Amino acid sequence: MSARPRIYIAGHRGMVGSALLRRLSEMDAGEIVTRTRQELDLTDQAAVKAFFATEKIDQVYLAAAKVGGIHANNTYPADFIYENLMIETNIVHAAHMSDVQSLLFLGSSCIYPKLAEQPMREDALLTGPLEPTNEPYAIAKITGIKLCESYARQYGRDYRSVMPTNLYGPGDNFHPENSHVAPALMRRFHEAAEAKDPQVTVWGSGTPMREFLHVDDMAAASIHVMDLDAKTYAENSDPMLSHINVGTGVDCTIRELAETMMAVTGYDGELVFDSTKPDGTPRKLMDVTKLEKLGWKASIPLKEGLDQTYQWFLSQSGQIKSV
Ligand code: GFB
Repeated sequence: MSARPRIYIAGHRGMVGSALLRRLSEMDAGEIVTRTRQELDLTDQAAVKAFFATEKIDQVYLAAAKVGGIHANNTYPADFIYENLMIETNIVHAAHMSDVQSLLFLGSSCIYPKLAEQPMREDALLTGPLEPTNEPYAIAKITGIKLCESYARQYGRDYRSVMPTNLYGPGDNFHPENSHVAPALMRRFHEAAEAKDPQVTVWGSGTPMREFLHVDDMAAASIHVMDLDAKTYAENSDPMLSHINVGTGVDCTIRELAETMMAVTGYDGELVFDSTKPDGTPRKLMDVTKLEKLGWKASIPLKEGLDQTYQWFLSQSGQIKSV
């Protein structure tokens, strides 16, 4: 690797990619390379191959993905499986062909079986049926892990993967239907507080449990794992079970999240639960023992992270992503 590595962030305009860009720039970690979707279509195999052939990249953060909440996953399964598979296979293969030795793939906690033992250890992977609402997305993310492992096993590439729990933070998607639960509720409570609505509807029963990690913590964890020296990493990694969970180790019910969001936004009306909407998987708490053993722990508490995100949301007034 050259003295100043050329670091490509795939997906630098997304929530995770932009957090990685902020942090790597602050650290002055190297020459950061980015491309917008207009400049490089990551589902186009030839274009991705040409990009890697000319750019002399040393490290790749693979944070590009089609993502969304429970409704989007359930409504657009073809888009979720197709786009994610294309992005991953194109980037991993082209990186290998252009002799890129280091790559970090970002997956998701939905790779684990719907009824996995809690907290979910890395070895729960492929031990049972997946949650149906996001199975196509999960299959694509499992493929990403297996791509990294396969290029490591066959070609000696140092391709690693991290599996974040549910993320939130600046740069999130606040679409009323397609977003994840944290940004969806932040926007709904904010608008209800402004309009002085007496009630706010929360989907499902409110009993499912989720773990929430601030995206700045995720960026820090990703860089930590990417930068682990090869010996430490190899000593703690099984070649056929190499992914590493990233989470806080703490979860809460959707009802508790909604109540926290009321405090964050200053909404003091009534909560109503809409049982016609899906609950999804009952619980999704990461076992973060492996990552802690490797020297990293989350540091942003949920309330503090949501307060900070709400300030960001307010600062965007009308410009928030809503696609
Ligand atoms: O973030 P979310 O959509 O995704 O959260 P998952 C869904 C949970 O929050 C369900 C409840 O229990 C919903 O019933 N919920 C309540 C809401 N109100 C709302 C709302 O207004 N919007 C949304 N979206 N949910 C996703 C996967 O699963 O997690 C993805 O579909 C990905 O593949 C992501 O893995 C991290 O946690 O259920």
